[in-house]
Amino acid sequence: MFIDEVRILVKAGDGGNGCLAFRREKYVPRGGPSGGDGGRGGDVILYASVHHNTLLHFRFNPEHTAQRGRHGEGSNRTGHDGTSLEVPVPVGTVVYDADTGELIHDFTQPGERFVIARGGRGGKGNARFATSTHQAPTEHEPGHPGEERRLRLELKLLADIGLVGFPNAGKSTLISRISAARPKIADYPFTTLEPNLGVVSYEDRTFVVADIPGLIEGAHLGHGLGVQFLRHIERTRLLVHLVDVSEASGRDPVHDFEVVMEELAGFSADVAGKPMIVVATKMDAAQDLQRVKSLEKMASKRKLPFLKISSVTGLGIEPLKAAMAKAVSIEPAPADRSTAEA
Ligand SMILES: Nc1nc2c(ncn2[C@@H]2O[C@H](COP(=O)(O)OP(=O)(O)OP(=O)(O)O)[C@@H](O)[C@H]2O)c(=O)[nH]1
Ligand SMILES: [Mg+2]
Repeated sequence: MFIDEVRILVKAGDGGNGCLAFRREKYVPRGGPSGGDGGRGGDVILYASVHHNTLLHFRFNPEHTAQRGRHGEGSNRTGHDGTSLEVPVPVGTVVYDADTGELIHDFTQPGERFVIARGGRGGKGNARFATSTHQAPTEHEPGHPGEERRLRLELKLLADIGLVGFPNAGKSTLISRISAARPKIADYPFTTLEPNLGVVSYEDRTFVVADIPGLIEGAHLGHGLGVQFLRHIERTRLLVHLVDVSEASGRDPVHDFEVVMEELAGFSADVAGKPMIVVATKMDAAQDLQRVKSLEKMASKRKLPFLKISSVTGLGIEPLKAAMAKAVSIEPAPADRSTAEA
């Protein structure tokens, strides 16, 4: 559900054949061997492109072949090298060998390049075989074949924003309110067993939000559903931390917040250190506003933006969408291909 997957075939160019030729010219008797080498075949190169978000472009185009090297020619002319083929993949693509299952490469940085299939060497022309005792060689090599590989590409769909919080905090309710996703919602913990993705539009922007199962104390030790699904939000740019401030939870909001932060840190410092918005949920059912206040104070102490919402009445939903859109609208520095190549 979370994974886009394709199988493709890549074939680097074959090397050109070496040439068999002798110099034949007026007044130059026995001119000697002059067959040039074949050119090198082109490589197939995969590069991480910021302009692709899916593997869709491979669905109808599963074979990618680089140009072959030209054959060598007489008068010691070497064949031209084949042009390499550059194939874009989205950032976040993991490349496996489809036959052995071996992981070949994980594209994490925009502009990253990886030679996936090497072009074949050109064959030697007969001029290369000449020695002092072997002056009229007729040996010449065929070009070497280019590498051919069957690949499986896997893309973890990239959510821009991750929703985190205790079970029952209202994560699934929020994503159903702001996107077309319709996850299961219920008043018991661990309703969500698998991550849900929702696409949210705000003004002219769209971004992907991931709703993941709730965290409880000890999740990084395997309590509850554990933390393994946090890998789905490892590459997000923002976490929205939902804290239930209604009395129904029977817990203290500040304590809930701190527990979840510890679980995030237990999974990875990187995830715990992501930009975060703190959101007080179920405002419609919050009786004791002191609970809201204390959460707000804690957020300001940590210098985190704080918002109040109710997914039932719609209170604060638009400001939250605006804050999300703003946080993800900073594009990653576009990879400058020319410097990436240098
Ligand atoms: N009154 C009120 N109830 C809400 C609000 N948002 C969610 N709820 C209720 O809270 C309960 C839990 O909501 P979910 O959206 O399933 O919570 P969750 O965070 O996805 O929970 P898990 O999937 O178990 O981690 C449900 O009964 C919702 O109807 C809200 O804004 N106000
Ligand atoms: Mg849920």
